[in-house]
Amino acid sequence: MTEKRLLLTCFEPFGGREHNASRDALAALPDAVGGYTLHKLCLPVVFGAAAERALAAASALRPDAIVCVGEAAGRAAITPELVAINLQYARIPDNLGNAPMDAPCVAGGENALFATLPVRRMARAVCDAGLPGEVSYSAGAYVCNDLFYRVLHRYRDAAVRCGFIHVPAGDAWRAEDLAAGLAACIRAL
Ligand code: PCA
Repeated sequence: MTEKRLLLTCFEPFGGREHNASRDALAALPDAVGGYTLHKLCLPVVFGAAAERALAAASALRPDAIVCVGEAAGRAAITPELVAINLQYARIPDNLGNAPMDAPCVAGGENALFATLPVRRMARAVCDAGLPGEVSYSAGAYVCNDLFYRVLHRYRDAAVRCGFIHVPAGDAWRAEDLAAGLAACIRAL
C-alpha cells in the first residue's frame, strides 16, 4: 500500500515569545503516523504569507490531507477546529507588523467554511489517548484562522481534506503529550 501524504504545518513564535507549542509538538512527532508520511512545515505568523507558504508547499506535494497546527493561549485541551471565518482581526500585530481590523481573509469569499477533517472523531481520539481533547467552534480571527480559511477556500472543491488544530500555548503540556495528541488526530483521519 502506498503511503499517503500529509502536509502538517506549525507556526514560529510570535508576540515576543521564544517558543510556539505547535512547533515543539511537530518536532516531537515522527515522520510517519497512521499510514501517512508527514511533511512538516513551519510557517511565519504573518497574515496572508502563512497561507501562501502552505499553499505553495501543497501545490508541490499534492498531499492527501492538510493539517495546520497553532497554539492558543488559555486552552486546556487539544482542539480540532470546526469552522474558519472570513475575517481578520489582529489583537496584536503579526510578525511583520500587520494589524488588520475587520478585513476579509478572501475578498468575496463565503462568511465561513467548515473544516473537511473528521473533527469530532479526532477530538474523541485525543480523549481515547488519555489526553484532553474537544472540538472548538472558533479559531479566532488572527493568523491561525486566516491560514485555516484560505486553505479551506483553496481546496473547497477538491478531495484534499483540510483543517486546523489548536494546541494549548505555554509550558503546561510536555511536547511529547502534544505530539501524542496530534498523532491520535492523524490516526483518526
Ligand atoms: N497562534 C496564533 C497564530 C500563530 C499561533 O500559533 C493564532 O491562534 O492565530
